[in-house]
Amino acid sequence: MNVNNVELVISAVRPEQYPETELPEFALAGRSNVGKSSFINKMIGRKSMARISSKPGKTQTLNFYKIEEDLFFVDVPGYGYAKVSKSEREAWGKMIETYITGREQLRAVVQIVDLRHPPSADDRMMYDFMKHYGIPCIIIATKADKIPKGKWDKHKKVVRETLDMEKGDPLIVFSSETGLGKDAAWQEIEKRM
Ligand SMILES: Nc1nc2c(ncn2[C@@H]2O[C@H](COP(=O)(O)OP(=O)(O)OP(=O)(O)O)[C@@H](O)[C@H]2O)c(=O)[nH]1
Ligand SMILES: [Mg+2]
Repeated sequence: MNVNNVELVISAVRPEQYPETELPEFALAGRSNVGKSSFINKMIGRKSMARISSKPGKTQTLNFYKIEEDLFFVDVPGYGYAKVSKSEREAWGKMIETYITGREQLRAVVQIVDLRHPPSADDRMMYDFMKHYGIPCIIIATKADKIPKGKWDKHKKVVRETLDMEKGDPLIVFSSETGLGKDAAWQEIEKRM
């Protein structure tokens, strides 16, 4: 997909604030600092549309990015960040659950994991949560630029096995640094639009 126009339509925390539209939506999910915002930026060809940070916990709201007049990417705060309080974590859980289980035009969750490491317990919980609600998943294993190419297949297998992924779910090796996997990721998204 060739992207020229991107607009941050709203940063929402409650359903009343979600944009009133019927365009298909794709929400990002993943541990804090794994590279969700960087993924969006690479996909749309902008360096800093979605704000990124080397400090975890950068994204705090549901950020609805409209891509052309075709779809939305919804950037979501990451999970598993140790430095948030219990009440903040609960608020996060509610916000995500409300969105994921109630948003009719959500076509798939793009779950980002780190190709370098086995998925965490939180990653598994997120994946199981989506399976429980029957939400289609596209798994992106990012930061591939940080390990040698010869190891990608082995690490991919670990991701697939640790998440106990369903056979039909795609797993794409990705890098926001090099753009590896960008075309494959767009293909999976466009298929579901
Ligand atoms: N080398 C490399 N670094 C990456 C890649 N993707 C993200 N990063 C870096 O990882 C850090 C976190 O990236 P973000 O995109 O802000 O992560 P996030 O998942 O949106 O984080 P939160 O908003 O805190 O949940 C930044 O320093 C990025 O530059 C990648 O593919 N390769
Ligand atoms: Mg972010």
